[in-house]
Amino acid sequence: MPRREVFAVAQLGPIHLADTKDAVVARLIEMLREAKGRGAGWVTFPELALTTFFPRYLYDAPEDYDVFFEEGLPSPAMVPLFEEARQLGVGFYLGYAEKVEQDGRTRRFNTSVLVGPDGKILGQYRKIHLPGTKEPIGDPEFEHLEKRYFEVGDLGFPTFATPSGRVGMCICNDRRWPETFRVMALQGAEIFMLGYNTPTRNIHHAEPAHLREFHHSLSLQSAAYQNASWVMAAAKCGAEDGFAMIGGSMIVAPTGEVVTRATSEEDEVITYDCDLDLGAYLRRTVFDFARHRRIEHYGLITQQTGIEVPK
Ligand code: ING
Repeated sequence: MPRREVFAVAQLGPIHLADTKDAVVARLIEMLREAKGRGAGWVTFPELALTTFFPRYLYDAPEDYDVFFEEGLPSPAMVPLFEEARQLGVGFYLGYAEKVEQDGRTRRFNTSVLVGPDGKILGQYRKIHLPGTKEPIGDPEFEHLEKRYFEVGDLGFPTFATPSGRVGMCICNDRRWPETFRVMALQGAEIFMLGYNTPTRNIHHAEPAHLREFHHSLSLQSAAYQNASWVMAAAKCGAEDGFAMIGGSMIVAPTGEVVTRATSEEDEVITYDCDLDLGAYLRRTVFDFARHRRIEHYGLITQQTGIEVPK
């Protein structure tokens, strides 16, 4: 009996600086209800889903940027969403800016939380691959200051047992690094959930805009196929106070095929009835890790960070 389940990805359109968290949570709840109405058991929301993508702005003092962060899980702003999901019996992934007192000091992470269909918090992931810079590059059009506002995640790449299968989480730039998915696939993850905020232009090298979408799709389709897993990816997109970000939310099958994709840059729910055993034949053959991987030859991947040309 194949394991079939409907998964949803809830893409968010722009969140402007003037938008309140309550107004955004109301949008998330509306999409949660739509997903439930379409039979979904899980919903993936975007990265930093409660606020505008504030790392595009330069702030100096924590009192200026802490307004974007959440304290407590669920935080006060999140409570209505957690309540609604529990009542509907829908699990979800939610990205948010986390502020926490840990190890005797205040720490800030770009975080996602996984909540089961019963409303229980299964766990968190804290973004490891932080793009951009810590100091401004001096061009407001192109600032990307995640290294300024967030610490590197300290939870590794955990995976979580759920009634639907083992789930792994990551966030945005993580999807560009194959190590992200392989480390989770080696733990048995077969469903990856991730959110992203990908500026159409503001990154530190000029390239044709179509490449932004291409690299996004390429990263996700490769990850899905090379790890024989389903990938659920949710954008926050459109022009936030004039700063454009790509859409392209999608669900990718273990074969690497995009089975459904958002067509707008607004709030949009996409769903697909996933055969969770579709990747099984790949794990028994092409990507039977135990049979085919040769870790005795992979040492450089964890022993070396940058490029070192042999003498
Ligand atoms: N955003 C972008 C991302 O990785 C980026 C940053 C864009 C990096 C384009 C490289 C190229 O999709 C976040 N939030 O990581």
